[in-house]
This record gives sequence, structure tokens and C-alpha cells, in this order.
Amino acid sequence: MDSPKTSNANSHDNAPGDGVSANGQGGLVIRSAKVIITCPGRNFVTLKIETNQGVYGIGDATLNGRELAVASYLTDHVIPCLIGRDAHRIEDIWQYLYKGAYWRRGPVTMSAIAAVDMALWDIKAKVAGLPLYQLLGGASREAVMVYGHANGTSIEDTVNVALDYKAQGYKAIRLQCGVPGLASTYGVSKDKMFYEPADADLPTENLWNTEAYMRVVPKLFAAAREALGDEVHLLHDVHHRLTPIEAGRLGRDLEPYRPFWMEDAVVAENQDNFRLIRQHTTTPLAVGEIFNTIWDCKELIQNQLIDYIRATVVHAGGITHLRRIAAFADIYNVRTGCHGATDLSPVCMAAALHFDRSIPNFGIQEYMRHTEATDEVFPHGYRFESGFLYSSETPGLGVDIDEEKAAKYPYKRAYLPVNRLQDGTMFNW
Ligand code: EZ4
Ligand code: CO
Repeated sequence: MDSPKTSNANSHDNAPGDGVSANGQGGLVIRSAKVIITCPGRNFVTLKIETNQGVYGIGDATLNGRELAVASYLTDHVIPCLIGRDAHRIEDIWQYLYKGAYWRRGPVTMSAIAAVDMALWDIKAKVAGLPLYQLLGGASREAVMVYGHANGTSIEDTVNVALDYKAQGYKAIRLQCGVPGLASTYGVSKDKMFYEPADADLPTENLWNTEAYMRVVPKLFAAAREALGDEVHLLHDVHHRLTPIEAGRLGRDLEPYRPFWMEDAVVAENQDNFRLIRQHTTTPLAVGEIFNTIWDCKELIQNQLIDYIRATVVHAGGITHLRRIAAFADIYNVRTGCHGATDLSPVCMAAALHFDRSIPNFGIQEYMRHTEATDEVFPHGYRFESGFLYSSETPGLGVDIDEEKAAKYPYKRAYLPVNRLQDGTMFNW
């Protein structure tokens, strides 16, 4: 078997493992699995699992900037353990991969497990002849509210983009604008529609200035509230760049404009950071796009230090584990707000929408829109209408991968930027 490190949009077939005991109801056995890497504008890693009955499922395994590590984890270490297993035993396979690795948690491991989990749910729902949300307890809502990304180099540009989103029917809009004096800022793209930060084969270096940033964001929110009115939800992503006391100050400065949330205000490795923010502001707090397990957010949730948990299907162990996080969060009044940037493939988006639609404590779903090329590689049935996404009604996840088209876009190394303070000190991106 080839190593994915040497591959370009290659598939890595694993031989069928006939003879391994399946113990399956109805004999639905995993016959083969492969990893497909494609770059229709940005890199995506997809796991495809095939069964002895011809039914297959797919799962997203994309970890932005570290894609090949997950591809290798799957191809070299997970796929050999899957062959011959009963494809219906989703929970058991999850536990087998999580506990069986000995080395638990972490983005690479949990993205790989997530891909297997998504693909198995896809298979189970196809076999049942039902869209996945029906297997997750059915619909708690018909559609899920999404937020779009309005960004601009100036406050005026950003507000104009936000007005355009509002005209398209969006009920919620994330606002990010350039910081005066800084050449580039998180969330502000060079072209208007798609923010694609993983843009270089070595990391771009950005400069950061906290004081200038903290001066501009309240002005942006004041201008946006004035232009957009009271109804539309306004969101902002700090991208882990403040200290807790700075975040408390920014949250307080934003309170008059009633933000829906302030996201990733601080680094979250130290969960106590959030206790300090909470002491200073009533601005709702969201965190968790880089979380991988319930253990990364357990204290934040049970101490009610956050309002929205942003863990998502691909990076937090799949549908199986994300449901566990959401059920735990529900007890503590925490709602979900799944990460949905463009580095999460349409496979993840499809899975997230079934999850969002089913749980009682759904909050909001991020939606950035993929490029046309990405949508062609991953044909899907979900659709946007009037500020909401509707999950597919076809059996399974309702998303596929066109392997011929995928093969036209070979893997291209791409990194997220890094960030330094003005004096050269390495900082959080
Ligand atoms: O930086 O998805 O809320 N969204 C974000 C994204 C993340 C990227 C990282 O891969 O913060 O823009
Ligand atoms: Co974010």
C-alpha cells in the first residue's frame, strides 16, 4: 500500500478482508476502505468505506494544514482494523478506535475516528433508506439558522458586505474588519466572497496589535447595528487573541450592540480563563472549534462559563461523540454552534446539518459557502434558503464524492498563517 505522503489525489485501496468474523445482523460487513485526497481550491481528505453489500459511506477527515497526518493515520493504522467488521456497530467501532489506540484524543486521532463514524452513519442511514437525521431521533426543527461571513478592510466595507448578506436573507452575520495600521487581519480576505487563509506552501507571517484591534471592533459594531437594525444577529471571532481581562473589556464594550456571541475570545487550554471573562461581561461566549473531545469543554460547560459550544463533527470524533457533547451541554443551558468554515468539507457540512436538525439544544451553524469546484467534487442535497440551511432528504448523509473529478485536483501543501507581535514575538493566530 502506498503512503499518502507520496500521493496526489490518489486513492488508497485496502484489500478485502474476507474471513474476519463479522458477527453482523444481516451480514453487513466492511469490505474495503480508502482515503481520497483532493484540492479543488483547498485540500480535503475523505474516507470512503465500502461494504460487502455494495452500500458505501463517506466521512470527512480534513485537518487544515495537517491533512496528510490524518490520511496516514487512517490508511496506515485504522483501515486495516476495520476490514471484516460489522458496519452496523458504530458505537462499538468508535470505542474500539478510541480506547484501542491507547493514545487518546488529539486532532489527528479524533478527525480519523470522526471520518469512520460519519461514513458508518452514512451507510446505516442508506441501508435504512432514511436521511440521517431520522436515525438521530428525527427533526427537532425543519431547518437550521446559519451565519455568513461579512469581512472588509474598513468598517464601511464590512457594513456594506453585511447589508448584502441581509439582503440575501441571512438572519445572522459575522463581522470582521481590517485593523488600522495592520497589513492583514484574521477573517479579512483579499477577495470578497471566500476567505481562504490556508494560502501558502509555507506559513505567511502576519503582525498583530491588540490595542488597535480593541479600538476598532466596538466602532464596527456600532456602525453595523446602526445600518442593519436591531433584528439581525451579529457575531464576532476574536480568534484566541486576547487575555481574559482584555476579553472582559471587549465584551463589555460590545454589550450596547447586543452581539449574538464573542467567539474564541482567549486561548482555551486553560478553562479557567473563561471564569474571568464571565466576571466582566454579559456578552455571550462561544468556543470550541479546535476542541476534539468532551474533555476539552467539560469544565466550561458544567460551570456554565460558555453559551455556545463550537465543536464540530470532523474534529470532535464524529456524530457519535458530538451527540454526547451536545447532550451534556444541554443540561447546562449551552447550545451548539458548529464550526463550518470552508476547510470543513461538504461531507462534514452534510453531517453537521443532520446533527443540528436533530438535537434539542441547537444554537446556530456557521456557513461560509464552498467554491464551485468543491461543490462539483462533492455533490450534495443540502440547500440555503432565507437564512437557513435545509439538510438533504435522500437516504444517508446526502452527499457524495465524485472520484474522477477529485482526481483532477492533486494535493497541494497549504498552511494557515502565523502571527507575531510588532516586536517579533510569536503570537496566537
Ligand atoms: O480559522 O477554519 O470560525 N472560524 C474560524 C476559521 C478557522 C479555520 C481554521 O482551519 O475561526 O476561520
Ligand atoms: Co473561529
